[in-house]
Amino acid sequence: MKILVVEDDRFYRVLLQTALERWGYEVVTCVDGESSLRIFEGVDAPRLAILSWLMPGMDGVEVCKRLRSRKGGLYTYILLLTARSADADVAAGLGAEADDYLVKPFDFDVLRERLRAGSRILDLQSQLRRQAMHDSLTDLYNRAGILQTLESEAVKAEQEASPLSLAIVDIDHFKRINDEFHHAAGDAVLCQLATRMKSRIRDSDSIGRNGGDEFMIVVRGLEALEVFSLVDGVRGEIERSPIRLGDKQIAITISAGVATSTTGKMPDMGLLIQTADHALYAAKALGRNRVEMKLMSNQEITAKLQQDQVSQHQIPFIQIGTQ
Ligand code: GH3
Ligand code: MG
Repeated sequence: MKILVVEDDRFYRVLLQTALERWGYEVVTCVDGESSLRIFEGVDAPRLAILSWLMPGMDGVEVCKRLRSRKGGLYTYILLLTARSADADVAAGLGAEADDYLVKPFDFDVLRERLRAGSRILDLQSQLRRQAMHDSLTDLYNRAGILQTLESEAVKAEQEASPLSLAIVDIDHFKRINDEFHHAAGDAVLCQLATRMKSRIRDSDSIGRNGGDEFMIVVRGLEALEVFSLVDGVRGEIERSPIRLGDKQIAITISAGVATSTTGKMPDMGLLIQTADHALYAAKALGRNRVEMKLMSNQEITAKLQQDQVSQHQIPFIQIGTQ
């Protein structure tokens, strides 16, 4: 596990780094509060930190307060290290939402065990976070997980000025499969379909189960027609190879609606989802086992919605479909 040591005193910094590396931690160090905040904001930031309280400039308690006031992101476990041992100081340190507190000079065995307790809490938090974001049946993202991924992919798409697509996929006549083969077989179909769809998309794409027999696929950085081929490739593969359950073969087909925001600007998430949903509705209405796509220029759509108050259905789009 990666750990950040924020300590202006060279003696303690070297002492801590040596001990932590001996205990198997990957150690990052810095000497003041300001630079620690930059490290916490960075990619793959440490989630465990030892912060010295007294430092020139921004002190450890202030770093702690600023970290806790951040919205979102992963939790950072903070152990404050200080020469202050009065009860009022302990209360102030913990009041700034540090997780733990150790007074210098400290015993190394105590520090090691305190950090192990911190690591256990972080592991538990990761497990809970994973459970909250994943569907227990298919092990794909659940609705909350895929929507959060959609938001973060939209931010990246804007930074890269690249297109962002959302496909909503729904099994055709799935109720019949439940009726004919029973609910447990229906569950197995959902699981196998999830695995097969995941294996057909790129590693950088994301897939989640939206609920029931509906899935969402998020694709960043591909042009609209490439996304269309990707999703239609998934559809074709599912159509060609029936799901195998023991000695039974269950033929299924899927329909998909794809919305692509081609502008490279942060798309309106609600609009992207609604557009993909309309495309799915069109795919079902046009006979199922097909993909329908709607290209949207977000700026145009937003401007039109604001100025003319037109309904979603009146927005012009290019429509592509398969059969
Ligand atoms: P359509 O082609 O219009 O999509 O027809 P459909 O029968 O698939 O209709 P719809 O998508 O509305 O129905 C989804 C069905 O999926 C309803 C419900 O019985 C079933 N379902 C939802 N969740 C589960 C699940 O977790 N397991 C199983 N086995 N079935 C589920
Ligand atoms: Mg369905």
